[in-house]
Amino acid sequence: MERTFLMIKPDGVQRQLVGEVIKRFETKGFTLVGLKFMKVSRELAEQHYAVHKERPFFGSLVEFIISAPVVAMVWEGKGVIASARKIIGATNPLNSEPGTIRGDFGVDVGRNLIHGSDAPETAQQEVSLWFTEEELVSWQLAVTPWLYE
Ligand code: D4T
Repeated sequence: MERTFLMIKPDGVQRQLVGEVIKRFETKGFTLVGLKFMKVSRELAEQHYAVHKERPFFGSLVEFIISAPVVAMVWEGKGVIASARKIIGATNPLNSEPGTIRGDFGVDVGRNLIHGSDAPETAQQEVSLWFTEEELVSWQLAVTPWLYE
């Protein structure tokens, strides 16, 4: 089973969208295997966004991520990495389709509510950057036979 890393950013928490976001992944049929409500250290934010280090928005992005609490999560399921990206929507909320999280709730690219890993390699890296093995719970939804044939 695939796993992906999702983070409800400070704006998603402040906008009180935590329940709404979790509900979308639950009702899709994915399984929550890790969950933390936390203030992010500067070091972790810089490591997480290291790929954007040279971009002009890097500094403000890091400041934003450490400015208020986030919800870090790991979700599991068939095709969850690509599917979560679709559920989240395009990076700029003005280009995100209605029905996606960013399309329904966001306006500005610097306030796009939620992060989701973009590929299997980054998902693996991000899951182990944010969570220890002991913090992840392996379990099976009781409805699994009704979700998967
Ligand atoms: P994340 O990584 O947060 O899920 O976003 P995306 O994968 O959809 O988009 P990204 O990596 O290109 O951007 C990372 C992060 O930077 C913010 N950002 C981005 C910004 O503040 N200004 C910008 O011009 C861009 C392109 C938003 C997401």
